[in-house]
Amino acid sequence: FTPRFLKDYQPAPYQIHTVDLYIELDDERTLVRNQMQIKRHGDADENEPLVLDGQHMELQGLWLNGEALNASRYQCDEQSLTITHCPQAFTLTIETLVNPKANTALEGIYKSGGAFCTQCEAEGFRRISYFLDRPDVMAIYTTTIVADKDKYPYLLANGNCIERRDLERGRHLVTWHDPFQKPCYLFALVAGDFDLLEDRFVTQSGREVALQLFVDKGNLDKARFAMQALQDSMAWDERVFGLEYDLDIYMIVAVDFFNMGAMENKGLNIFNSKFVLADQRSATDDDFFNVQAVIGHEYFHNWTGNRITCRDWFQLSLKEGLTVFRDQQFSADMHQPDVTRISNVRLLRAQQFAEDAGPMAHPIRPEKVVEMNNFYTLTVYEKGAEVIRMLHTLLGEQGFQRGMKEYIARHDGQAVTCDDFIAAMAAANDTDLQQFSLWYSQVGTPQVEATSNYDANSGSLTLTVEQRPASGQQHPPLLIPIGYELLAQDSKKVMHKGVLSLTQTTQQFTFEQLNEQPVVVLLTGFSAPVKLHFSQCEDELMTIMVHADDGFSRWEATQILFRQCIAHYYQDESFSLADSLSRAFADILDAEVEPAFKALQITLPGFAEMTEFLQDVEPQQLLNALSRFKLDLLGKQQAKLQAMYQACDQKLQSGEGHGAGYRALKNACLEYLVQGQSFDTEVTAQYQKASNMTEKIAALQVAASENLPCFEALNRDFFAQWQDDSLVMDKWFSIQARIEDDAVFERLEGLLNHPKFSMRNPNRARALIGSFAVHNPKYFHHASGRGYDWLTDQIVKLDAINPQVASRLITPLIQTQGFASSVQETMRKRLQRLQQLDDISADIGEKINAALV
Ligand code: B3K
Ligand code: ZN
Repeated sequence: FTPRFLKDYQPAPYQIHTVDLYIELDDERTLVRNQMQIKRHGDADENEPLVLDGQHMELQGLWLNGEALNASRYQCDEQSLTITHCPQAFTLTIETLVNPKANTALEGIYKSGGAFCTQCEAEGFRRISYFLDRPDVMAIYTTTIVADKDKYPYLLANGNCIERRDLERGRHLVTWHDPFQKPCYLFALVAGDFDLLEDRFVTQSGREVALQLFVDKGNLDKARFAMQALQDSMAWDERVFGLEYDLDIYMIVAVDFFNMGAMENKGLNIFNSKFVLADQRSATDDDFFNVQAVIGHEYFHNWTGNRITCRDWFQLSLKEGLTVFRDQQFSADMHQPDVTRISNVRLLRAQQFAEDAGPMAHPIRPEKVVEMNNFYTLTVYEKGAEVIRMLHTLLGEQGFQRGMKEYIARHDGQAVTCDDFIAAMAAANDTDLQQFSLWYSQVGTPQVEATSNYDANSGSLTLTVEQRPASGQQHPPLLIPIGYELLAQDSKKVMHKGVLSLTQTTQQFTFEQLNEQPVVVLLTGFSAPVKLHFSQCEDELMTIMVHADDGFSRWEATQILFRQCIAHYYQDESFSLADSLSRAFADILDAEVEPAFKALQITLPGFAEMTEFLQDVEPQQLLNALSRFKLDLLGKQQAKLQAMYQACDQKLQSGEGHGAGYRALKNACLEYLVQGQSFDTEVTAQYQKASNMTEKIAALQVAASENLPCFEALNRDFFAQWQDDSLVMDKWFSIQARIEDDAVFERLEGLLNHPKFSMRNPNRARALIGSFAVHNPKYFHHASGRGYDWLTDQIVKLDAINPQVASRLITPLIQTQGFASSVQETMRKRLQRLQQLDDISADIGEKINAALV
């Protein structure tokens, strides 16, 4: 497994200017004829050979300027095709055969159900044709597709359709031309029979864009929400960023077999159907939220990713961090900003912090990569978005938008670096971002420690703030924006607020002329991706919880109280709930706040989040602490929780307000109420009455995790009703994997052999295997190691089919840090077993080697 390094970047010696593809589709023998106009780079040596990337293809023919190339002029191996003595400018034609049906890795051309589709990012185009498969090689593409007309009435590729005609033997031909130059990772092709939802969008300059959404037959009604989300995204990008769509047509195809969420191919997005299809009956409110966010994300890539792309894959965060930031802002505008922000932070803290502390920790701009697909990470995406957000905080919305304009003016049509982005931001704002750019190379979650000192005589408050790198890391001090508020003790009014720029290792900030000692709120809006240590007493936290302006900080104050309390439960088996905390919990329940916000406030930090805050965690002891805490809260506040549950139910029945908020709060209460075990009838009623998936699945979920007597019947009913709906079946499999009882391993075996299970379908594999490892910590971390064994067995099977998906699912096994050393040892034994296998993929190999150093 040979790594590549950022420091070794060299421009390509040749550029490919145009690509003419002629593709005759066939299940096992798809013919690809690729005609390219190629020029040698001005600086390159004329003896420099042309080395094209290529894998899993059969070379059929090779012509240079129309003449068949003599065998002495080229050389072909498993990874590449090398051509020597190339002229300065020439036309190269390559004919290859590929086998889409045998392609279970779902990279390159493959079949999803009856349709052909492609996935080229990061390095999948090399499975379609020999090519300079790197993002700084940008070309103009013309794509002709030939296939059987009955089976594949729709033949799609990037750009505009320029020709369409019938051929002999029931076949037809369609040609597409994309006028924008692009790297090959944005190439896409789809052939199939679909239902088509059509609409349009008129851009701010008055151009009409045809919008087409292709879904499996019978799913048209489930595509309407996605279409609306697309139109909202287009309008939002014009309104907020001034960015308009550039082609006359925008197509989205939903497929069931897909390695990730979706792909932003120019003019032809391909989506995991999970992020397109949604209706109230079959999708949850979270599903709806995610559909809108992913539709937005891929659309926003048209500018941040496609028009301006990455010079090399180490720069991935250039497009991903920025585009995630854009989709987060879009979601915040479409929903409640506080609630959206808190969800972003929860994801970051539960998962990205763990990655940053684990064996695969890397900067948002990685410096060393074995398998690029391993770097589509929470760090590059989510922490990358936090870095962009810090810039936004430092420059303000106007300054940030000035920087965006400059970035686009300088680099439209180019493949550039993160430094280019920072340079444009700095130039447009006439500021120096040298120190800020350290965020692109540091590893791990920085720690910030703050203390406050109030001098009553002078009425001055001094904050001493110190930063240090994550443990085991070293780097110069970062520029860390720290949002703050000062709250008056009595009136509870905000006296001051703003952002402190921490630039040194230790720094003091002084506020003068205060006439009372304020309550200090730090890191408002979660202004930086750091771990803050600032010890505050219960009273202060309770003041913040109610009175801070910033919603994130109000939520965070309750979370700090909860985390401290859970830590006590964890350390002391006889610990029980203090009255003050029980009262605080009652205050939260009584507060007049939006239901969606309240739902988040009463949701306890989970297992993953808590392992970040404790040391040498014994998993079973932590799970025990979490459940005792929940049970005690219920014991003290059962009446209030029950009343709240019923109040939400009534609101929902009367159709008052936004249903999603009340459903979230109702389900958050349910999580507590089922702990008492006497909630069987209510759970059954919730399940049976629900006309939406959010309430139905929550009822089934708690019945499963609490082993309620009603579970078996509800589970059977659910299966009978939804067995033909693939996305809902994923939910069903996920719930089966979370059942917490000693029969779990036998059950898992049964599920692997279930007629509805297939390792080849990534959503299904994730639903069963991923859910077990992430959402069933009790049995995944079973002291016997059986949970780790089971995951290991599945990884081995999956790696042979689809390395990319296998590599994602191994995450819980390599993140051993934070656990007690005996637990870590048990986990590492399984990794050693994997390391000893022959034939492990580079994807898995890279992670295991990192974990076992
Ligand atoms: N750019 C794609 C991700 C491709 C992942 C390749 N392993 C989706 C996205 O971020 O929008
Ligand atoms: Zn993206």
